[in-house]
Amino acid sequence: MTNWLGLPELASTHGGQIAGMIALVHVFMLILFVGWGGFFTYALVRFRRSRHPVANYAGVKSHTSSYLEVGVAVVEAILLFGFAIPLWAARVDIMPAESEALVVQVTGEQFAWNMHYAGADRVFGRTEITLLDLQSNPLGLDRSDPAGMDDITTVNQLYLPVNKPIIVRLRSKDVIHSFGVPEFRVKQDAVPGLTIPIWFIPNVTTAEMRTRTGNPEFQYEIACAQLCGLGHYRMRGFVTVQTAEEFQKWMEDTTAEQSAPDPFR
Ligand SMILES: [Cu+2]
Repeated sequence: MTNWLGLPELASTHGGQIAGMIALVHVFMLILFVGWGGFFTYALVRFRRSRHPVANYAGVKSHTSSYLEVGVAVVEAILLFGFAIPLWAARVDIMPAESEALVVQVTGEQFAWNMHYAGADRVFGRTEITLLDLQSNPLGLDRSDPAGMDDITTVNQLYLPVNKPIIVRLRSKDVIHSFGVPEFRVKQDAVPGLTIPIWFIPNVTTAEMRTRTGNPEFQYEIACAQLCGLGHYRMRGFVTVQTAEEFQKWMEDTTAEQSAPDPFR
């Protein structure tokens, strides 16, 4: 129904509502454009100089234009209070229970996305600023903390299971970044000093999307949607949506890989 907008493919359960909202606003803007454009053209012709060589100092007596203005304001109020605010409330205020969701901490930095999974114990390990190392430990994760031993961190690679609520806790190390995945119809600023949760349910795996788009190299891309510095253009991450089994396997393999004792330490 909203294909005429030319939006990217849809890959989340709530995305249709966002697309519907965008469509509604476009239709309303089209009506306004035609209406005001028509009125403008009418005024140009009706009050042309050859018909009115001398200005009419009394002006317009009818109240039609005031009624039109009020009508437009009423429709705008309906759009805002009837559609936009309820949709915002449903998307932002009501979070799924953490026990039924996968929680990932995503920390933006100039110019990369750091993903942090709590691992099998579902508890995030302690992070410590003194352990922070841009190459080997960009989040300063303390591997000696029992809760941190099974944690997983990746850079620019976000793996997610399909059809499961995902809670992303967005943070930033330096400046304002923005986590945007167009196919999920998700976009949120990451603000230094704040942890901002967002949630969505991806419902199309990367493999399915490759068949659907006919592009064997298709990748969901996290685009940083705030101009965050000179390297902003290369601040892109990738999301791989997998089946529950594939994701479980990735989780186990990566945990084994990352929690193995580091021979160089
Ligand atoms: Cu950025």
